[in-house]
Amino acid sequence: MLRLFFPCLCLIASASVDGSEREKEDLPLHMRFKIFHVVNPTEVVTGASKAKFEERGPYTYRVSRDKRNVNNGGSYVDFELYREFEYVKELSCEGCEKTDSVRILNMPLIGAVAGALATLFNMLKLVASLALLAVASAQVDTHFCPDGWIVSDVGEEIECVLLGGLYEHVSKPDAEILCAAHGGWLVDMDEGHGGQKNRFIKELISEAVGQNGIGRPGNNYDDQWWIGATVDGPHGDHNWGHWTWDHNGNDVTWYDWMDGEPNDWQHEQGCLTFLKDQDLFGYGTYHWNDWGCDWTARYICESAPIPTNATLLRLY
Ligand SMILES: [Ca+2]
Repeated sequence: MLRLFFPCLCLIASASVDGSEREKEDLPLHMRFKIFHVVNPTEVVTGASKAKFEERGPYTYRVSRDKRNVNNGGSYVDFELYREFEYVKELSCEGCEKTDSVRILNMPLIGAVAGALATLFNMLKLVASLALLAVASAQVDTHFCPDGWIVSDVGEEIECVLLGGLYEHVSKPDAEILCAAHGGWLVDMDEGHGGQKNRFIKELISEAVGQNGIGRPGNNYDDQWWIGATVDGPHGDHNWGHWTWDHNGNDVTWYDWMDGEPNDWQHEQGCLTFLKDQDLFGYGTYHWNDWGCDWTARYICESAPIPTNATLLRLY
């Protein structure tokens, strides 16, 4: 009997990846493999018959990710991303073990073996050990943002953020055009790390604005920044209404309203901004305000980073 071990890439070719839980940061990511086991290897190798398959699985592995050596260089972030795979017996097929052996097709090898060795072996068993799936890969990813953009590294999401100028007060349609001209869209918080990103953006604009004029406490409606979300239909401070993120159309599921907002003043406030509530000295904090889409505010764009990655795949 000839026992051959295949690199795990052979198995990945017939694997399905279940990433449905990925958006929720604290939930585990699982990879689920179904493998087509060849039940008539002898006939296949000798060319007597086509392969007949039997589905085995799913074999489920929990994937844990660990970012190490994070280096934020201002216009780039690089880090080593380690992924480890742990077999989850309770989520795998009944009675299945990670040490199970299956026979799988490796077409180039089978062709070579059949041609060269068919006369020497009347039976060839190809064994790929699932234990080989216990691999860890290391990726070194570097994400660049164009000049003038700021790297947002929240959760597992790397994005680029661009603040419009402090003197650029534009309508929301104009803000959308400006962001599109920069290759982006109006900022949103729809990535599953909304609270973290919301805080990050508020820190950015607080830093950019600094102190407003002295002697004007309360909501400063001249100090607002567009957010890429829109409400559909009536709303108010008791019924906030149905808000969606503009870029992907998903529902807004959490809010950071300023006290007394959303008030839909004059029944024409269908868009969303950050609004500053400031003290007597012009310092303060930002929260959300519903605001007229044709009225003016500053703008914040976001875009995907430009990936330049070197991927190392280590097999243990
Ligand atoms: Ca309002």
